[in-house]
Amino acid sequence: MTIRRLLPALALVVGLALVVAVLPALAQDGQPCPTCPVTFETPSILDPGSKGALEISQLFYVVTGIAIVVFVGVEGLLLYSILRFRNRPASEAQQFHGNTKLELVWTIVPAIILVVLLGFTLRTMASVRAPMEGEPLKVKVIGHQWWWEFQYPDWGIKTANQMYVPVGRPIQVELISDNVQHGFWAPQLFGKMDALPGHPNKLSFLVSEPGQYGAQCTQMCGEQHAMMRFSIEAVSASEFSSWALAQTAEAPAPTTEAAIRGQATFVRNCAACHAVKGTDAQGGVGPNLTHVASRDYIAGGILSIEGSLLTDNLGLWIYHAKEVKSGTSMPNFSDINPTTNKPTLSAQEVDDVVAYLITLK
Ligand code: HEC
Ligand SMILES: [Cu+2]
Repeated sequence: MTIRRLLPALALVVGLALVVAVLPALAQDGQPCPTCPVTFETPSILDPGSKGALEISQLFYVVTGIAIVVFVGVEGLLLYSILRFRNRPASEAQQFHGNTKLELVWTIVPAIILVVLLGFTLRTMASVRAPMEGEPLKVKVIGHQWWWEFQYPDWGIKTANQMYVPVGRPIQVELISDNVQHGFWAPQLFGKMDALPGHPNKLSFLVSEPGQYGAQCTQMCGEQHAMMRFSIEAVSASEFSSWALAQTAEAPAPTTEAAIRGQATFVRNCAACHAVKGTDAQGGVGPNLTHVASRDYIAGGILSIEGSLLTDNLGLWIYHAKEVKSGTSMPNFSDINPTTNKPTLSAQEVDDVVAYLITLK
């Protein structure tokens, strides 16, 4: 064999070796970075956290199992024919046309397989949508560009990014969009559902395991579609009640001097778009900030504000929202105002606003 003929095989081996060597290095790339998007444990439909998702994953195994049997059967017959009827010694192939029995078999057998699959699928669809026992918790979910709003009408709560739900109680979601179409999907909890403008969709689920379930908009909805993430925080019934009680409270009046100045700056500059319960800020364009400091992350699940990141990343966002998330309708408050020739907010003013926001637990 000449070297030439070995070249493709050689290229394949070298390519594979590179992939094996380079991929893990890329995956482990670097230190945790404070301004990098928050990472969720990759949510898998094969790790279900609700009864409905469990049934969907079981359907996946049934479909995959049947597909494997078909694959092995067809490939087995093919291999058998290649070996058993190989043309050795070479002779003229026999020519013939049509075989009614064979054609009937390969029409009827796949048809039966498809009907069986349809049966399993219809059963799962009916069971996933069946009414659930118990008083449901109602949540209105609104898709915005590019963040998710969660309203709890029975509690008077409006929040964003993190949807708290109690384990073991049916959750009844009314899903809507205030702009383009978005897709609401927590792979471990329920199937995808579209959020459409002007046409509310309904979805129910019941979480069986407590935990944080990563989720993501799944409908291409504009520039920051990939940065339109959220999580479903499933907690015990009592933890849910204390969360909900804390969220219904009005924001406490600021006490430190910086926070008092910050609140005034906030009401002047941010109230057109943001609301803080108990103040004059009642805008509804951006997330409700009454308890913003109680969240783990902001801006559609991209900036962590946990622990020591709270102050830094709130400041970063207010200064450079459009650089962190280009296309957002939140202004950059470091932009130069052409009439005063100064930044819209001075560094001192941003510090004050942050001092105020961190009191909104
Ligand atoms: C023109 C409307 C507008 C103005 C004015 C505005 N914001 Fe925003 N803000 C938004 C929008 C929209 C978002 C959501 C962005 C996203 O997640 O894609 C947002 C997000 C935020 C968030 C993150 C909240 C969360 O839970 O994700 C904070 C904090 C915030 N704004 C603070 C401020 C402050 C402080 C001011 C005033 C100095 C301000 N905003 C002025 C529109 C505005
Ligand atoms: Cu979206």
